[in-house]
Amino acid sequence: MRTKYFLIIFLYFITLTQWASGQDRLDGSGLWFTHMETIESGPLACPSFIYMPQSTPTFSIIHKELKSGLNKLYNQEVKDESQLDSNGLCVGTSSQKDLSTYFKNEELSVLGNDGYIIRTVGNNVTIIIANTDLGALYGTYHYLRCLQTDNTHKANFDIVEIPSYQRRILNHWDNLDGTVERGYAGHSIWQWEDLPEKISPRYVEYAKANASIGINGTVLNNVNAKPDILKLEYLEKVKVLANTFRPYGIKVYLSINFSSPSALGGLENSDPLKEEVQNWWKEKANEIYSLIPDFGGFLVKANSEGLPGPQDFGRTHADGANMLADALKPHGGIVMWRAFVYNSSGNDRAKQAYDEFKPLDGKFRKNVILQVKNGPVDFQPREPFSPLFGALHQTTLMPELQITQEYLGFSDHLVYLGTLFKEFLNSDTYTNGRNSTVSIITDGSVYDDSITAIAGVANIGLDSNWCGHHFAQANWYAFGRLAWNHQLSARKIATEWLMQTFSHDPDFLNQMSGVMMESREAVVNYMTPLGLHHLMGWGHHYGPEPWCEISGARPDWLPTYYHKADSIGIGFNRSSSGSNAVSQYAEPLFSVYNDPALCPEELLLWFHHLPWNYELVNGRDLWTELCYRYSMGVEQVKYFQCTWNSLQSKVDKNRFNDVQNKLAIQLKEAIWWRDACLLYFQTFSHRPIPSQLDQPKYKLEDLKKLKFLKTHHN
Ligand code: BDP
Repeated sequence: MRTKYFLIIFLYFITLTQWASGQDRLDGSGLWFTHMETIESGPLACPSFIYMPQSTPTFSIIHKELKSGLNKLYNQEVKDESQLDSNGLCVGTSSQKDLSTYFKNEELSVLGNDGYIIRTVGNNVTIIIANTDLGALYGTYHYLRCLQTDNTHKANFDIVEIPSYQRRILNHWDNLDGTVERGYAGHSIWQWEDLPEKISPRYVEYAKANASIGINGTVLNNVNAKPDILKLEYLEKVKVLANTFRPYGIKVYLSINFSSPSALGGLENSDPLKEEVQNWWKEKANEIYSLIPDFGGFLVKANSEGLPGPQDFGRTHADGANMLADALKPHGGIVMWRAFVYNSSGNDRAKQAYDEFKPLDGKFRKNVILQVKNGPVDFQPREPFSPLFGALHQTTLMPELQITQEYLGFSDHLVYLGTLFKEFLNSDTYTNGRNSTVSIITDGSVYDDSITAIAGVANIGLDSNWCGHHFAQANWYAFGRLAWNHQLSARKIATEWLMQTFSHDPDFLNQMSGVMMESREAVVNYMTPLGLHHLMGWGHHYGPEPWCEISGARPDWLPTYYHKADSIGIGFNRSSSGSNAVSQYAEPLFSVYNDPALCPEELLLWFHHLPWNYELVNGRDLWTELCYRYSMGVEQVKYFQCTWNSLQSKVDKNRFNDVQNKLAIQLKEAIWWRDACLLYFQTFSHRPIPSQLDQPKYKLEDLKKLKFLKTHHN
């Protein structure tokens, strides 16, 4: 009998503990809401009440977030008040006279739709004000973030924030069958089979997470789109998602297949200059907007990697994009037309998008925006910026970044992308003289663009921690924060994220922000140093296969096309004596990239084929430097591992173990990359690996036999 009671109590206890840990969400499901604590030295006291005169679905969210946020941060139940009074927190829009009276008209009008002011006025009253309830929502999340991460505000707030880009969009490469192209965090979060009836709680958590960092759009489906997404059956599912996301300010967009009129509508073909095709799209747009009045628009991958497009009918990309733009225009929708196009013509792949789109500059409708990947090839660990950013002066452009780590170790490697995103956004295109960085070329400051936007290919899936690796959440977070404010530093974002996700411990923050800041350079070192690129395995893109040959495969899908290693040297000659891709960059970049003596070392083999004994600035020859860089990458991962291990007492057990296990994989694979690349390139250089460096652990013939065994990638 006694044993029975003991067992019941024991089971009850176990359940309670599990429940408690579930509440704490130390499995990573809590994202950057996991660690809620006010900054230690922060003199900011908890407001004694909240005054929120307006009520809309978005204001209900604001209210809920403030109540629960302040409660967690200060362990206090903050009451509501029906008027503005001392020591309170007030949130409202500029139409609320008792709040707006504290602000000048000019400062409110420049806020636009999404901007906000957080200011402490007389009597210790803090006001969060915006022109729209969504602006107030962004202000609220920022207010809570400041309480947790930023003690520069002392006792008073005075913050004005206006986002860098109007549209801050996630691109999901999710298929309708639940798989995710290049997704490494489990299946798609969209439960198409259960929709529209069943709404997963994850949809709301997703919307909240995005809104908290300012993301305001989502393309739900893969750019390699199936026509089915435009069937009424699916549009009804999309409508439910749009309704769920709306109060959080997240607009829904869809990727479309250019052949939809023939595939779905039974038309003879999908030629964009045919009236019946144009009408089909107009009717489809009308149908979509009757279900989703604030639908964002279409994302289009056309005539790229085998997908249909206007060129199938002898038309241009502009013809195709403009036809869709005309269908969406009456409803306020936009077309995001991807510039990721290349063919097997033999022309250097890095040049092709520019060659295709430069002649079309100025030919697109105002509601078309060209979506351009950060680099000219394809999301490699390091690429120069795409020359299109400096070349189109009459076409609106938006950057496409990849948050999912297709070429950077999937969700197994700790690689913080804040530094990669910043390097790209800060790249000077010199298109208008100095200081024409990609960020200001695309945010509307240089050109008077009516639409400004930025997209990130999502790394989100059904895994309990959302992104497969706890630290991969930081990349989603960094994308959102930079889309909101491209001037933020990568380190600030990393520290903010660490504080809200893990701990406020100064030693932890210092050490781990250091690891994060170095992590992208480490992956460049152990995968593709000195401007090398595209050395990974065929199809899956995981692991090194610089030797990869597939009979009948397109040469520009194989590593040998990119590294061009031979008995003389290594690298792709894109200088004026080679493919002349350098000519697509404005001066002085043209001259700098064209000359190996001036070209930044990190891009050397991107632009030049150089002899193995080519001497670098530090006096080493190219081969020796390659050996050093690859070895350095491995050493950096060892250092990440030691650092993480030394912080064990500062991290919860679950997440500590998870990250520790991933770092073990990362180290093994960094060695794999180093050995595979050096041993293979050595067959051309015929030079020794310097004796002071670790010698390869594996043999080339064994590495060549390795098969890709991972099963969790789809
Ligand atoms: C490449 C991916 C491929 C995508 C393509 C794209 O390997 O899966 O479909 O980009 O962006 O990086 O369209």
